[in-house]
Amino acid sequence: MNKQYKNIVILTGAGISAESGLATFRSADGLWNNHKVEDVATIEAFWRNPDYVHQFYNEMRPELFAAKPNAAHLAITKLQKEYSANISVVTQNVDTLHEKAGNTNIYHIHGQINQIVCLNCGHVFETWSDVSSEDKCEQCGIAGMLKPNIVFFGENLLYMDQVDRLLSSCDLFVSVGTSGVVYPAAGFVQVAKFGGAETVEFNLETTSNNYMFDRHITGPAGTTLPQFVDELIEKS
Ligand code: BV8
Repeated sequence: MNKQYKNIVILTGAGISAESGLATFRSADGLWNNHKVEDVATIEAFWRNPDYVHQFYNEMRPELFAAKPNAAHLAITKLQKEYSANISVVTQNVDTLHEKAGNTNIYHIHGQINQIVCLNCGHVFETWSDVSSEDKCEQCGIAGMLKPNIVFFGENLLYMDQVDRLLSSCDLFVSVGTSGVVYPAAGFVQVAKFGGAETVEFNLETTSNNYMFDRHITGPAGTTLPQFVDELIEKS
């Protein structure tokens, strides 16, 4: 870790938002525990019962609206401001804590809770309010075609062209707070490694793809990531 990196990719998962009080997906109290994934986060579930899926995200929206970024999100802002390199944030999270912390170059590959997409005309708009199958699209006026702009299982990820380019050209790949279970995001470390990057994983535990990482920094990201960032800045 004692070289000057030029292109850094930071992949984040639900674990980076845990210390902001937001539930993760696969821990004991995780989100999926109260709902079967196939009942909520799949495109089939959405078409089967759109208002059940809308209700799940309507319930989630106010909590994510009120959530505050924690020291891990703020450490990324500090790195982007004080370390001269291209630093991109590729997040699986649908919350907006990276934005609230002042991070830039953010790619929400699984979408965002405060965005709605019209499946009729493709228009995407922002809202923190409830959405239902009766609502009309503000662009084409059609009702019943609005969906949270969130990537469900079986749907393609967003920004993948840009992310592929970032992964193959980065020299440092940092993964923070993800269990490494959901693909293709769980395979990003492999792409980065094959492109010659050093790979570092921040987590409370060892994860399913931990063998791909050169370094594991165990502990809460709100503590470990700021320390890592200070170390990088000091040595730059
Ligand atoms: C796709 C939206 C092409 C909803 C989500 C290849 C192999 C196997 C399976 C597949 C494959 N390719 C595709 C698949 C199928 C599927 C998949 O991966 N299934 C898995 C379950 C096996 N993937 C897809 O369908 C993807 N699409 O590939 O498109 C395609 C097209 C057509 C047909 C087929 C394929 C779409 C994936 C996106 C799904 N949408 N979310 C929502 O967010 O509400 S996924 C969901 O999981 C969230 O986005 C979440 O971000 C993501 C990953 O979870 P994590 O963020 O890692 O959260 P988790 O709770 O699991 O872990 C938290 C971690 O943090 C833990 O390790 C914990 O220890 C740690 N932690 C906790 N506290 C802290 C901490 N760490 C540090 N500090 C702390 N304080």
